[in-house]
Amino acid sequence: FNLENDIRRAIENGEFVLYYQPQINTDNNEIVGVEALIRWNDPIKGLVSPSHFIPIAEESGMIIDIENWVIKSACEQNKAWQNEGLPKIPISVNLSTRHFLQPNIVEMVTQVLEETGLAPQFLNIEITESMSVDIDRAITTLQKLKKLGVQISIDDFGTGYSSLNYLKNFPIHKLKIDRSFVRDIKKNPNDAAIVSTIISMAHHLNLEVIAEGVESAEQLSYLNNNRCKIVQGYFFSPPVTAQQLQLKLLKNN
Ligand code: G
Ligand code: G
Ligand code: MN
Ligand code: NA
Repeated sequence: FNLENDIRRAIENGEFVLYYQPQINTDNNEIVGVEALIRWNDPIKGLVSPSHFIPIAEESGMIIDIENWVIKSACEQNKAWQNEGLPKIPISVNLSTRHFLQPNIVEMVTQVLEETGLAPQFLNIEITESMSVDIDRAITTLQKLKKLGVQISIDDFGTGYSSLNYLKNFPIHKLKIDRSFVRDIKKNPNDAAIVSTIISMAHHLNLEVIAEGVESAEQLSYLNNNRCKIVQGYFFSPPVTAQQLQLKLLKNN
């Protein structure tokens, strides 16, 4: 078992695939964004969830090759959809902390945008709060990315630490409320309070807010009543193939 070789082979053989989960504006049920999520289509094991290989890839550093493939493929796909005349929406990719802290990350993103011809505002980079390691460096990188014109989201918001410090200092566009808070929104008053507070704080800070993991009409109505209108979750759609997402976008038109 050699993960490094396996991953290299997987990239070369096209064993990685992207699935896409729509983000919905619940005012009109339109798709306003899409998150690209990697899967490993192993010839023997079948579709392998990222939770099985991303943590190992992060440790070994292979995550950088994987995510460079993800970013390039996601931008290519989004550009292809735009060329088909489908609605222009941003595509989100997850960037690991390790990758985010690479000295050449801004150049890498710049190059992918050039190669694929995707306008920067249609790429959204999701980072997590575990990024605290070197806050000044993180801010500098985020400022460069912002200048480049790409969007930035904080993913899994509320599960890391010093969240408020990030909000104060990071040039970001969106907050994604972690699905662990959304799950019990109707049962647990603390979760409900946390979610409504995050939404309200995001609005005061002029940030867009997205709720993750929305699975039921009850969760949705709580979110809507608390003025969160952009959601992602199984209630609308699981992550689907590019082809399936394209059909959904067609209906958006
Ligand atoms: O899609 P699924 O729920 O199986 O994803 C499991 C986890 O894998 C999620 O936390 C998701 O953010 C993560 N993930 C999916 N694609 C990527 C990726 O390209 N990079 C990183 N770092 N994480 C990813
Ligand atoms: O960590 P991140 O937010 O990037 O994770 C996205 C992951 O959440 C994806 O792996 C996706 O499969 C999963 N996911 C998306 N919608 C739902 C949902 O409604 N419920 C649950 N349990 N997981 C979801
Ligand atoms: Mn994410
Ligand atoms: Na998340």
